[in-house]
Amino acid sequence: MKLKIAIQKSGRLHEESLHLLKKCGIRLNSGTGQLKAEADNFPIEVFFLRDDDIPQYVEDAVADIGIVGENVFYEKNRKAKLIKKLGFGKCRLSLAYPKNKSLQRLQDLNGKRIATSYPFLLAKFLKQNHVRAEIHEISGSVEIAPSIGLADAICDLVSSGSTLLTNGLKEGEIILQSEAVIVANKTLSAAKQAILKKLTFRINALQQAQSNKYILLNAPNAKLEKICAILPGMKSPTILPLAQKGWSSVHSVVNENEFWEIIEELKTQGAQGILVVPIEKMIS
Ligand code: PRT
Ligand code: ZN
Repeated sequence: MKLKIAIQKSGRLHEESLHLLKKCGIRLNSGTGQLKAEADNFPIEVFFLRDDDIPQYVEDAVADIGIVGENVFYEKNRKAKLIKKLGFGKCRLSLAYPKNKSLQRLQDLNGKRIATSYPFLLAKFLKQNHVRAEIHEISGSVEIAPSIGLADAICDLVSSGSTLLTNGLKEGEIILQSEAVIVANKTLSAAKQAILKKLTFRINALQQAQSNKYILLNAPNAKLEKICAILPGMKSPTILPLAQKGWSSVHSVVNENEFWEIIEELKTQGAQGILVVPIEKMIS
């Protein structure tokens, strides 16, 4: 029994999807350029597909799960379950207006023409906001539509914003924030669900590791209590005596979000020789 996973054949999500599998310890037997690859140390089979086709293949159980952008997943509106956000391929689907025109915001779009590759999501957004505009679907180079007179505004993916800038457009309302996600067929067998669970367990361990750091420091014994109160750790900090009398080495795990504040407090409490080390995997 193998879990069939669909990932993008080439494009922005391809490398990171493969990298994720690799970091989960999954070794694939053939390189890119192929249609299919198998792992020799995990019950998984990888299919390389166009991202637009992945939601459909997952709904139809041609693939059991897929890695795809939320933008594509919600646009295709296929029956599949969102399992996990993966933290890469981040972008947003936004409206954008030509800089030198009177169009400024959503309500100005009534009666106008908007070019997009996301007609479903755009139509839904316009309807929710009671705007009646004509949607002109094009499959690529959406950003040039206003300058060639094909549309009055556009709705497209934005990440750094430089494509909009170089095409004389400015970003307006955000329709969707997106990142790569794992989606799954809704009726996976128990055996396949078990493999998926194993995979998400490994991904969780990577994600936790990424948002935490291992910290080591030296502290005078008199200050240990205060320092330990600042450092919760996974259970509680580890304390080891140093060769130098009256001093200890303290080890703990710190979340990235509170990292700098904790360092400040530790220094105030007399911590010295603070070392911060990345964590590769973290299983809590
Ligand atoms: O061949 P296939 O159909 O599989 O690939 P594709 O060409 O349709 O998709 P691809 O590889 O371009 O993108 C795959 C996925 O990456 C998208 O569905 C998003 O989920 C995600 N992603 C993240 C992006 C971007 N960032 C992004 N910036 N996809 C596209 N863009 C484009 C955007 O369309 C615009 O043209 O980049 C331009 C804007 O970028 P900035 O940085 O100038 O703002
Ligand atoms: Zn595509």
